[in-house]
Amino acid sequence: MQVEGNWCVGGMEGECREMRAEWVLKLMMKSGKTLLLLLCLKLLCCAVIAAPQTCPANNVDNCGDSDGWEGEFFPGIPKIKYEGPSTKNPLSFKWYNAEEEILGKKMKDWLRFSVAFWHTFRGTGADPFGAPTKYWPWEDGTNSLNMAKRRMRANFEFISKLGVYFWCFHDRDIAPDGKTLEESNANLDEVVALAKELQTQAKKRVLWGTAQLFVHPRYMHGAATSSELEVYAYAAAQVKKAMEVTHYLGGENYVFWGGREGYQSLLNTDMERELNHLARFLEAAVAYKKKIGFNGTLLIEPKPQEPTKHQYDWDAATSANFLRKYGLTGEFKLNIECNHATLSGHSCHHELETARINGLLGNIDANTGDPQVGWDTDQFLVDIQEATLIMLSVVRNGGLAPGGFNFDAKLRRESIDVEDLFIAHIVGMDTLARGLRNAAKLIENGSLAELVRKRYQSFDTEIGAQIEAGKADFEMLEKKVKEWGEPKVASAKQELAEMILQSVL
Ligand code: XLS
Ligand code: NI
Ligand code: NI
Repeated sequence: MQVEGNWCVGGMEGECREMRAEWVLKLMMKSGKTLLLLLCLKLLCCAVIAAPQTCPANNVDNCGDSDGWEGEFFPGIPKIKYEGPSTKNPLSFKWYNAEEEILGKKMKDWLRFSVAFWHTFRGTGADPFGAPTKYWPWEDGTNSLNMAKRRMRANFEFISKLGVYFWCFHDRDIAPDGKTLEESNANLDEVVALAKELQTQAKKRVLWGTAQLFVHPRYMHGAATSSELEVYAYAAAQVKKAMEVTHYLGGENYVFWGGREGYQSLLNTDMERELNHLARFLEAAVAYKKKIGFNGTLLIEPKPQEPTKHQYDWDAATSANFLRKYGLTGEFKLNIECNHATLSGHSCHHELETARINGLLGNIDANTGDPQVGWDTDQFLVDIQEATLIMLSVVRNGGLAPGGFNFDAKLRRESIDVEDLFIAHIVGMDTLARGLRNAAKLIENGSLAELVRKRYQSFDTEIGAQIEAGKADFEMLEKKVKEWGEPKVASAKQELAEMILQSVL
């Protein structure tokens, strides 16, 4: 997810501005500033709260105080079906056929798609230069509890029509922040109770839940790595609750994305101390998970920069090293986000393979960046070649379960029709489905595996076996060199490998 505007996440501009203004106000009162300052701030606060209402004038009867909604949220949008590659119907799958078996498993079991609540139901299209562009008919411009519940109803109609089994959320996406932790928790409980009821009816599950530890100004220095002890404690309390509700909703995983766990300058940062705190925080999460009997996988989501200059979970290798150093490898896996991979200077495929060979591949945040843009643009993945490489890793991993593919992706600012929400997910699902079909073709055809096997065949020998078993010392190898003379070196055949890949796209 990209942090939109100066400090708010999509869909929360009004609420966040209000929260920031109030928080600043409280701080000023604490430090006993003058009445004049208070008055000025109050004025500023009122000016910024006056966010535009999103309930359209011709729909006012549906907005109001109730969490209910007349009729369907997505009228005219049918249940999305598989129609095959030749169809011209945008509201149908061309490649994703849930029940079809590929490489011995149903497509729906390889792919385990999930809708990200924060993008699909809280994304407004706002960016640092402009106001929201999306005015969904069910929104009334508030962040009330009733609005939260109405959105939850829309979520279940959406995932049901789309034919997706899972959804993912942050605590604060689904329920409004309160004035105190107790109030926030009570809000969350109320919305989660409805979510539980709706997901039981719709037979859906949570892929993962997480705590939003980066929007509120208290988290400006980080959460588990904040320089402030009280913030560390607040984050712990928030994660405790988020784990409880994820467990209650049958969540199969729980994610830690280090929203602001990182630094802006080493001049004022004790990096070693912050990393130790992060490890202690994660250990406490493991202990709490066990205490409440939550059996889901805990996932770390690497990201290199944004919002801090240097995020501690930079990439898969950095995160694996962190987990190893603190003895946490058995307790965590990684959630690889493709857009984060490219921001760290790697391909998504590289990150997936790094996670996989370390036994850490747990989940994929399925999105993509723009090759010409240097931030987390969170676009839906539409590149078939990239999807094929991704699926090769997933197949090698034997699938992702209990993880899956979470669409941590949003509509472009300029896409403003309700049907665009469906089209975006359909094309994202079709792209990965097509990637799976291509990966299966590559695997069944075997030429690529054969090319790789041949490339390393010099190690399929007695001396090779000794080297790989750690039984070849330098003296023995030196003797062999004297016997063999100058090594014979074969071609890497990269272009042939690319030709084989292209033949299945
Ligand atoms: C932000 C992350 C975020 C996590 C969940 O860039 O992708 O959305 O997936 O906190
Ligand atoms: Ni992201
Ligand atoms: Ni993500």
